[in-house]
Amino acid sequence: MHITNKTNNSQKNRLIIVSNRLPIVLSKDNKGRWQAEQGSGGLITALAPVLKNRGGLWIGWPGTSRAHDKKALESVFTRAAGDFGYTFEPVFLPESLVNAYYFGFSNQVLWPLFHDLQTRCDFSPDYWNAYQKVNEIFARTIAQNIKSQDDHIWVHDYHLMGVGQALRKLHATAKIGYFLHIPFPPLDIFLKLPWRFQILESLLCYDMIGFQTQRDRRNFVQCVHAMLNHIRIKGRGQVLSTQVNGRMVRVGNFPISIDYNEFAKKAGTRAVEKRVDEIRAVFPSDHLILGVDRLDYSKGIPERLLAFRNALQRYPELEKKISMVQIVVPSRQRIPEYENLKHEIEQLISEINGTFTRPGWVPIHYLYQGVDRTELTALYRAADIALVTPLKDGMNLVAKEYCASNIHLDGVLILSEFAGASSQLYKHALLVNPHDIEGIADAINQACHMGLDERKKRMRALRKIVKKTDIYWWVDTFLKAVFSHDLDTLGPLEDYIPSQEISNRKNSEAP
Ligand code: ADQ
Repeated sequence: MHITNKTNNSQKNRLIIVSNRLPIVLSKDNKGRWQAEQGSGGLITALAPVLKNRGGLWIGWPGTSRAHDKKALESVFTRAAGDFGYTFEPVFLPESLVNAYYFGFSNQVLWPLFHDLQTRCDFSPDYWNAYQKVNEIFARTIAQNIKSQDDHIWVHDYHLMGVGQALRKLHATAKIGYFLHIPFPPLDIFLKLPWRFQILESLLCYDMIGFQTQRDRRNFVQCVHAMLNHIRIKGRGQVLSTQVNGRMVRVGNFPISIDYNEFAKKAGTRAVEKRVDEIRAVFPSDHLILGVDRLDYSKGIPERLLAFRNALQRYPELEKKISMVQIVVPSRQRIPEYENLKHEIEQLISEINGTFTRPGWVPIHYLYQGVDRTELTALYRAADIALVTPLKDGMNLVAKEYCASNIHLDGVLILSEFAGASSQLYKHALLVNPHDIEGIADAINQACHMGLDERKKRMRALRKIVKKTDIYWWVDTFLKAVFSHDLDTLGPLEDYIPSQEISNRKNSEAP
């Protein structure tokens, strides 16, 4: 039994999860009627039993703005509640607000800024106004659904930083936890935000502000101390605290994870085994390298392709011995920068293949599509090397999924030191600076030449960490940290979050 289930049997407070999107995939059947399926991410898998257990509720935007869909969808959500065992409360938003709040403020201000890419920001005041309005609409929906002040509310991610403050204005006294899935930027970058004070003050209205890593938490604490000098955040260990207007506010770091057992189990199934054989037959080269990303400039895809080209140039003996599969899942297509990035990636791949292809060998295979779980797990298992090189990433689940799927322990993880995952995996992955093209190329070459014993030793250690701190551990730890009075009950996270997150070690140093 997972810890999550154990804890929740003794704590029956109703749980309200709030996120930008509902965890439901809506589609229409051939008669044009809406139908709902539960989403498949690790977060949903981990939260569903907790929500069921506590008679919980999930609040979010359903993904459609069309007024005439509203009525039809209401009955779909009622049916889904019966099927899934917890309730859904859709927040309907007009399309103009979705554009300015989601594509505008969330993804053209907060997303680039918090990934240290301030030159990509569009600080349009209209976006900020829409963001505030939507956060207020969410808060009103939550307030209407709070049944008792013992309800526990957990708000997710950068789209909803202002919900806590809007709820306090509505006099909500229930405990509210907040988790930021993306990084929190350093002071110098955060200061560029025209609404920096409002965002910081909004965050301090939550009872707990959760970050992925110590680095994010440290950045936040530095911003608070520099900008709001009447507030001092103190403490040691995983959870710090401060007093804001007579309320205790906790600040912690909780590295999100995956359903490790599900990936490991899936990797051993016959269906995956069969696909692994087929994939290996298509790529007879000695080393198969895999990249799997959402289309996003933070993922460092062009830089990774340049590094692969550099490896082919500087290590000519890799010719015909190495193949790369790069899968990119379409994302945020309405934002022009994403369309430009797609063209940049496709042009680079075409140039590299044009230069290096030889009869019987194409260096890069590119898929611009989502792949299903069996295919994804088979690719993880078949790949000798995973290249996970985001310029900055809150955590990066691909790195953890690769380790969990690597049941034969023979894969090598090359990991960006700016992915949150490096805070846990830095000792056993080959750590790279994603801007250092030659450094990544060297790591590719090193991985190709790494002996089986070393690969196994590293992968065994990586899997142990991912297994121990899986998504169930994450949900349980976060909920305890927000809602329990006794923080001593938290596990020894220090083992897994070294304070020295950026390692100066050379990759050649054995773990
Ligand atoms: P993302 O930026 O979406 O998440 P990531 O953590 O890597 O990034 O998760 C991506 C997910 O999409 C993975 O589960 C992966 O398997 C899946 N995926 C990617 N490409 C796919 C494809 N082509 N086909 C099918 N599935 C694909 C944000 C933050 C991260 C943070 C997570 C969770 O940006 O830093 O780790 O939230 O908090």
